[in-house]
Amino acid sequence: MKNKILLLLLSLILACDLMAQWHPGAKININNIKTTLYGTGDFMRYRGGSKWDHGYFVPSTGEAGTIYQNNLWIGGLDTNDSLHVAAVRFYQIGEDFWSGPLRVTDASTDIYGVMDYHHVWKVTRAEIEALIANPGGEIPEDILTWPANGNVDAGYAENLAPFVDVDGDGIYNPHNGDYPDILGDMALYCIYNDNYNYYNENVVLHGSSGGGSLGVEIHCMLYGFNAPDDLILNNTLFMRQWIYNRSSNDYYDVYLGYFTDFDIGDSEDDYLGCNVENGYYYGYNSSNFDEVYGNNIPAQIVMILGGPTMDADGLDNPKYDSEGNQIVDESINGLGFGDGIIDNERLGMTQFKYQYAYDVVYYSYYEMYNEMKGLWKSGNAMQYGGNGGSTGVGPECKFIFPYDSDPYNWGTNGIIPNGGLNQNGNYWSAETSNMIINDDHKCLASSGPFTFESGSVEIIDRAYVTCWFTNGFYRDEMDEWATYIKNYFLNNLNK
Ligand SMILES: [Ca+2]
Ligand SMILES: [Ca+2]
Ligand SMILES: [Ca+2]
Ligand SMILES: [Ca+2]
Repeated sequence: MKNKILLLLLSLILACDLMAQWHPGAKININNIKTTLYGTGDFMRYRGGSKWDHGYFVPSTGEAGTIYQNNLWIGGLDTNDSLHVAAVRFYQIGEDFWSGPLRVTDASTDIYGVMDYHHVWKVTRAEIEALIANPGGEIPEDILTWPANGNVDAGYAENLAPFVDVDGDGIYNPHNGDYPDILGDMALYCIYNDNYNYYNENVVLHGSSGGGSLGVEIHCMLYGFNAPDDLILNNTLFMRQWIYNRSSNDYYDVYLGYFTDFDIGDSEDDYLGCNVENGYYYGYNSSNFDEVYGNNIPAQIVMILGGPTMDADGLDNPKYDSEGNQIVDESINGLGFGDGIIDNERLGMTQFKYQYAYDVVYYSYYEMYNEMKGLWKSGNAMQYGGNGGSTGVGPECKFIFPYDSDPYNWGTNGIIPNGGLNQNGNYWSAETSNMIINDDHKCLASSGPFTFESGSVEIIDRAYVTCWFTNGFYRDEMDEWATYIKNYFLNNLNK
């Protein structure tokens, strides 16, 4: 009994310490970008230390950056119609995610599970090549401790982080030549979950969203290439996330949200927009001068290269109709449509909205879920034009500020927008709306809906492209960068 109380006390102290201290992090700095990935799969300024230590810095050598906060949301209904949401905007009010995997038996974990994975692993291609060239040489710490195999006896999955099994025995042993199976020339890796409560009944689950946990275990790899001769690749980072449903629930009407607070240098003069056809959203400066960047100001793109798998219907869903016309649906920016392979279709970006700057702190979980569905937090539909709400002209829409990127009017369900918009060069953007410039708006893109079955995994691929312009800001030039990265992904990195 005494031991049990001691253990409980120790756990509470550790848990409080965990809540109080900043998450573990590691820096990626392989090309023109330098940023810190935290153990809960996000990058953000101010998560401990000075803001100058942890921003998304482009160029990597300076103190000017483009992203303040970026992370992944998830929400869906169980078969009793209860809503489960794991989502963080900022960290003023609590946490929804903790380090470590979940047991495959009941999606639980404990303080030891959390502490054992309270780390972000950092591995380079050069380290791996050096080991291959010199077997028996000194093994770098993060390759030695690479979290490839979970503790099966304690109920966790056998296979966690990907590795190359050189000796073919199914077990990760770097002394036998096995090594991490990373993407890119440098990769950061972490494992986190949304269901840490085992020893701590008094710790409120999901202190950020207030939503019920899903029991998801997320593996995150942030990677980049050392490509000094390739301007675009050298200004890009990629992220792959594996989202495991370790719970016994099948979830439906599930959405993934990609929350981003862009700060293009000075945060008080930025705009937002999205590109429907190519599946990305972006932040850019509202003028040709920025207090931090001066006159040479990049735009920051976030691409949804491959989202969740669409629910199986036994078909290779087509992209074009029998006359060769683009079908107005998810095939516009999804993957695997009309490629001859049945049910490999993946959603791309299916919604994009901005969040009013003054909605800074509290979002309830159902407001977050509304936003992931492409609604305002109130549950009202977005309206095409104006501010997307009260000054919009309609009809209802799923993408705010698409400019000329939605020629098929997918965002308005095929209906031509009112007020002459999206016709004859009359495009909807932050510039043409009455969006207030000098408020620091946030934004949310999302992918859904889809069904997330118990025991299944979804793999999500994104790219962060920092686009430099010859002069000023041009969407055509930005789209060339995005298209280049999309093709690079499809040709080299697609799973
Ligand atoms: Ca092995
Ligand atoms: Ca700015
Ligand atoms: Ca297909
Ligand atoms: Ca299908």
